[in-house]
Amino acid sequence: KNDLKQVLKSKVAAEQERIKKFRKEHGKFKVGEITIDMMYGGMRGIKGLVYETSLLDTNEGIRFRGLSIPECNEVLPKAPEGCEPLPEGIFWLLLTGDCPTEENVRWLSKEWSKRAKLPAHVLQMLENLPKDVHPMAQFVAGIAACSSESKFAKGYTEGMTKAQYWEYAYEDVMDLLANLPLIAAVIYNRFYKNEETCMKVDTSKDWSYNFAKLIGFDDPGFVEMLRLYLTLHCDHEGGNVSAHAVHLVGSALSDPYLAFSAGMAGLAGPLHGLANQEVLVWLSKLKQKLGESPSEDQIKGYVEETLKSGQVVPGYGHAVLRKTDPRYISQKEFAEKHFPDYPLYKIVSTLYKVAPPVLQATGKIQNPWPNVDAHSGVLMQYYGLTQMNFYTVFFGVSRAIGVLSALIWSRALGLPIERPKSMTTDALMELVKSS
Ligand code: NMX
Ligand code: MLT
Repeated sequence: KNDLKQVLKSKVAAEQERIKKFRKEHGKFKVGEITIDMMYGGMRGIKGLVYETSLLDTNEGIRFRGLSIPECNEVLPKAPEGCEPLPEGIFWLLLTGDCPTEENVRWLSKEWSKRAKLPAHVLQMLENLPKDVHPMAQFVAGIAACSSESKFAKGYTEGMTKAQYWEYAYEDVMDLLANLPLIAAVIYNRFYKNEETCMKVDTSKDWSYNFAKLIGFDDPGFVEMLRLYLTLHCDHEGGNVSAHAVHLVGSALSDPYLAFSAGMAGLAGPLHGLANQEVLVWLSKLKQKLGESPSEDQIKGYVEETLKSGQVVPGYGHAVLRKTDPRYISQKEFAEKHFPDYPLYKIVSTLYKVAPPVLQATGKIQNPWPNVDAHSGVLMQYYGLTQMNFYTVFFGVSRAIGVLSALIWSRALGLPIERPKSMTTDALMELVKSS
């Protein structure tokens, strides 16, 4: 009952049948309308994708298989010595729809540690990259290079049937999740410490513990923070840039390594995952200018200056959310519990008070509230992980959990190649004229 693939097997046939029946009965049901503004406006509000693992509510935030973040924090298994949820648990939940038992997550920790073996050529390639290549670009390259190991690609070449796609995808996803901390650690140790990575993982420990250890952190506080971090960033329904990119590229039957590296290239953008780096760069400049303990008015002035100079305030705003991101709240609660007097946390908390009214006053920003990236760097800084251009790599390791669970389901449900229709402005004008 711990073998995840067997658990999944029992679910796939039932789900295929449920969707087949649903489509037969309601396939012609109209879900919404598309306006010209939506087409020019980043497809905001167009319901055009099926993505099973999580769903975002504008006001309430994300639900993972129906569970809110506080509910997940409550019910997901913890490490024997910890009280934060284990990311293994959220993977089990997203993939199967069931809340895992302690035994399930221990099985998963062991399974990932057994599969952790980075191919020699990937290590060599990462070692040969110039040091000024951004960690996210290195991450993308490292993941794509692992494609040489793809069981999915090999299976396709050898003629696997469509019904077998998801099983081969599952194998690649499990190998990739096992190896992501290794890829990240090789980049970190080389980039910041000029050190080779000791690739040994402890098969009796969890994924986050091993990841922390690989980059030289064994403070139990850091490990607990990492467990929470890797759980919180895992998934945000299907339309965000990283999830959508993985879904799109995977739909061409590119293997999971290639599909995931495409998603990570998207996560590396400053309006998406790189915002966690941008927040810290911006906070560092704030501290340089105003000192460690600036006043509310000074912080408000800094936000106004940022807007006046035509820059975005990183960590604020969202394409879908219209309230404070519950992932922000969860990190705030962690900070409040462990380091309420940390000066950087205090600055971030003051920002939460003064920035929204300033953003709101512009009249154009749809959501003046903080998102997940407004807080994550503070947690890292407190525990001494100060290298801010590595922060998006942590986000990426976590995001793998959700987007790769969804990728397995896309293959299990036999979803076709994604190919929406595009139009030129002339063709659109013609359409309006002839209507
Ligand atoms: N600071 C300044 N201007 C902003 C901000 C902000 N934080 N958020 C939105 N705007 C502007 C936006 O640039 C646009 O301006 P213009 O019409 O001149 O082009 C206008 O407000 C309307 O944008 P919205 O419809 O509110 O936002 P949209 O859905 O287009 O974009 C984000 C969403 C998240 C890209 C945007 O809010 C942003 O750039 N935020 C800062 C970067 C950030 O924190 N990104 C991380 C998102 C979470 N993640 O991890 O992916
Ligand atoms: C995410 O976690 O992917 C971001 O909040 C962006 C989004 O949902 O659009």
